[in-house]
Amino acid sequence: MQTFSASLRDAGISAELANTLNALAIAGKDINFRLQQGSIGGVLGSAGNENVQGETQKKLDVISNDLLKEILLGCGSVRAIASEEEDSYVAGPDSGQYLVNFDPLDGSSNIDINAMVGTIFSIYPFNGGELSEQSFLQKGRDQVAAGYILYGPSTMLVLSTGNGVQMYTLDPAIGEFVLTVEQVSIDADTKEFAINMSNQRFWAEPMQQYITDLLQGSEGPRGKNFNMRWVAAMVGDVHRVLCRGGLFTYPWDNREPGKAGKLRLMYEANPMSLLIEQAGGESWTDKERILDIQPTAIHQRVPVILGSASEVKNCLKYHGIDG
Ligand code: AFP
Repeated sequence: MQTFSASLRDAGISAELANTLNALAIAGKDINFRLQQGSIGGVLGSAGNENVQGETQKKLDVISNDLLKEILLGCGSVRAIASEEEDSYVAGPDSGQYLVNFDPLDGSSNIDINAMVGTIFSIYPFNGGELSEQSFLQKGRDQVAAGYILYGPSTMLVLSTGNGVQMYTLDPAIGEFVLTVEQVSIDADTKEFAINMSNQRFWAEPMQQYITDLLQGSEGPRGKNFNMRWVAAMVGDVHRVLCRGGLFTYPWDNREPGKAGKLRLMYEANPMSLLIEQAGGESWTDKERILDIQPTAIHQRVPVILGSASEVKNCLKYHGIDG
């Protein structure tokens, strides 16, 4: 089976981008090792601080963030990074050609119950000039690569460099990711959806109506029964959608009306949208295609509706969008 670095070479990925992707794979293997140690490594539990988003950091959020930062900024190809766990971007060497955004450990509330978590990453070109937050504010469609490392029963690296989506599995015998799925394709239709139902009373009317119709199953307007899943780690939910289709949404809700949504555009929505679109799916807010959004801040939040193309379109119709 082909190793990750060999498959990047065969795909004609530039040396600088391959170097950045290999750095992410190395960091992922290190994070994986620490997660597998669990309680033995003394890395579970809270770090006792809050991040810039006001969320309590887990020890492993901090460890994963520091590992990624150190490895990426030391690899020579990265001009700067922005992380969900950092207040602002962090600069690397002037020679670096890429900007890397990441969520070091998505779904970190799952750590303490030994459930799925992941590292999400998104790579943009550094377009020159003076480095500032503005350098990061590029549309999702300008990503040169995006993906995630999923720490589940097996550890997987899922990647798009704009030429479909490939899945790699960590082979513990050789300590390398090997290519296990050459081209991911999401079915247009589905009978599965993912949403945190406990927020139902806070959603806007169109989402209320859409989910109500799904729940009526074969007796309702959709004429078929739907099943529901919720991993509480977007990385796990998106992985399921890439593997067997489905609709995933974290909609706007009125718990904090000033916030546009819960999920972060730069660290979660954009990279996942590139993967979903590259696998034939759709990814939208309740108004626009996510990859077309002009970001205004690195920690910006957005509502997300993504997955099987026909089902996303069904949901968007309730929001007055006929795609
Ligand atoms: P954490 O990484 O802070 O645990 O948040 C994960 C996440 O941003 C996303 O991965 C999940 O889909 C979503 O939050 C789960 O949110 P709820 O806890 O509100 O269901």
